[in-house]
Amino acid sequence: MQRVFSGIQPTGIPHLGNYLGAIRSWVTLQETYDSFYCLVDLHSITMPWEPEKLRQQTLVTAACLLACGLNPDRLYNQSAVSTHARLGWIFNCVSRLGWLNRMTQFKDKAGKNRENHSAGLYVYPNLMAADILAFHATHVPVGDDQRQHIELANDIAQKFNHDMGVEFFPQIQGLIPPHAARVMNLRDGQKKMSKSDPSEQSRIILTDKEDDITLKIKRAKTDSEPLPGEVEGLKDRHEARNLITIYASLSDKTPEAVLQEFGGNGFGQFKKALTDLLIEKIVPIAQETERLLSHEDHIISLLRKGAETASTVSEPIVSEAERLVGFLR
Ligand code: AQP
Repeated sequence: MQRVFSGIQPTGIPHLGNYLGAIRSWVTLQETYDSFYCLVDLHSITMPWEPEKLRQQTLVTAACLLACGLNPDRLYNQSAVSTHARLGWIFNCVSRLGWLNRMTQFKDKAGKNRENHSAGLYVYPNLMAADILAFHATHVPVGDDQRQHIELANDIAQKFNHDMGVEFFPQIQGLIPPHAARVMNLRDGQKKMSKSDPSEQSRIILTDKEDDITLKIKRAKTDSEPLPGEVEGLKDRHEARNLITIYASLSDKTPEAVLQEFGGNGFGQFKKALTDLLIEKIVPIAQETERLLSHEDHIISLLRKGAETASTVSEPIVSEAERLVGFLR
């Protein structure tokens, strides 16, 4: 059976972008792939963090993922499994500075102030490659923003194999959803929806209640034109395109079909339908998350068990990588 690996940073409460770009397909893929899903807490300290907040966010993220239907036996937090950091260090020494310099996510996150960011943020993609390859995973369901990191992981795997004269690490394939692979910010359709955006109105989160969803969609930025009848009419209308994409993805329709239904009208009727659809899909997840969070100890014990399984599977792979590198055992 082929193996899937993917992760999410516990940097906040998972949002609609995380859900449509990644989590929803994780749930489906665990039926057909041997799957591991990880709360990548090592990654989440690459940006400034507060320890108590990190602990809370790790619990909430775990609860959201379980509420979405992830298998509790295969969910764990990254820092509890040492193979990630061990292989990550080896990959820091395999990956090239020139490769990392091309990573757009580092440029986006560091902005103009790159000298002041952590070295961890810079080598983030090396650790991400280690996360996946420590399991010999071949398929990685992620949003579109991770495409470049998957390519880098393949470059690292290839260079390791070449330098050690082996065929040890497999090539990996990103599984990127055809629609909503990049859900955009509700207040600015040119920015990706993100946990760390300062405006809570910019995202629908998986713990939102009916009233939150209603208000956020009411306030979501639009323009003054009616919705077009065809997808080409959405060109340069970033906010309108984003809302149509969200509706299409949540209702498993194509954007064309959605525009056939709503095209020619203003945003009022469409926003009402989008709000109803979001309430139908998100509120049950929020309710289950709240229920799970009233048993924190249970979540912690599930994560510990998941970490044991993840260690059992990744330890022989990473030990062999260490032996190939020449570490004395
Ligand atoms: N806006 C998005 N649209 C579609 N997919 C998205 N993903 C993230 N944002 C969107 C996908 O969700 C998975 C988990 O992402 P992550 O938490 O590891 O990191 P991120 O991509 O940096 O997400 P955020 O929300 O923007 O977090 P912060 O603000 O902390 O940086 C990934 O598969 C990602 O592609």
